[in-house]
Amino acid sequence: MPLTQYFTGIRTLADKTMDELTPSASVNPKLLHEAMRHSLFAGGKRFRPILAVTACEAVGGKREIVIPFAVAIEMIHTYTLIHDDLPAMDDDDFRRGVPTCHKKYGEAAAILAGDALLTLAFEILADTARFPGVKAETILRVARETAGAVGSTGTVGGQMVDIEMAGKEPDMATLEYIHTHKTGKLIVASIRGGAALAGAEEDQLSALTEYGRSIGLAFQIVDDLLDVEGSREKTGKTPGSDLKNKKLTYPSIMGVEESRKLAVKLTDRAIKSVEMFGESSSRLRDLAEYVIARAF
Ligand code: GRG
Repeated sequence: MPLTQYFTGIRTLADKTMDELTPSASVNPKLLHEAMRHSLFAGGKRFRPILAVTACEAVGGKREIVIPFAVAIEMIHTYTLIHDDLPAMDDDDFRRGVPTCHKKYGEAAAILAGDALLTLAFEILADTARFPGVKAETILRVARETAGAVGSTGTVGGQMVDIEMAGKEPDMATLEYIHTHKTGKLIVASIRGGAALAGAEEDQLSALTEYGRSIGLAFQIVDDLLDVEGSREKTGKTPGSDLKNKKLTYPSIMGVEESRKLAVKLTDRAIKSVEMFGESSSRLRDLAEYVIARAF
């Protein structure tokens, strides 16, 4: 099956479940639910749900098992985007090709839409009935790992350091911290959670963690490159935002060509780390290649 068809299959399934699990815009408070839906269904790539499903299938699981988890992850990701776009953070007007949540619904509704998406994600994860056949202790472990990945020592921590470092002297170690936390932790959690819910062994989880760390960093480098070179059509947001906000990025420290080389190296490392899965790693390999293809 071609990769695009594979992606569409997962997106369709995830979007259908996301629609069912998100309160309708006719439910009170209507504005809040409309704002949540505006950002959720604005056309994201659904990269993290795709990662969760691919990891699940790489260890022999059925994709239906992980769809509620994949949806919860996408809700968490969407909350980070809504909050990141706020005037107090990146102050962006466009996201996913449409006006940002605060531009359309105002700042208060956007903050609350982000809060509500984060909370809803954990409500879904804590509902063991949504994961038939999976042990409660596995679900609990996945919920705990996901919370750890997005809290103050994960995504939120990465965002904090990113904000603190804006306009300061470039420094590679800090840049790596920002990227591995701001973007990488949720990507790793998506992959580990997808595999764990499918019953992965510890050595499989370790290999997938290495894979996730490498593609997570490659993904962020590509995002940096697209901010320099991309167009609104390609990225769905206004390019040049990092420069405007004096953000530390790979191209700003090592230049465009070296950044590209590093992304390729990380992709190779990701592919090597899942060789133990044999043929069932082919989609993981495709995904790693898809990540860097966006930067070329
Ligand atoms: C905790 C407020 C808060 C923020 C967390 C994730 C994040 C920090 C900010 C997002 C800003 C950003 C552009 C990060 C770079 C990498 C990234 C997460 C890009 C957006 O993800 P995609 O490309 O987007 O998967 P779509 O819209 O396709 O889901």
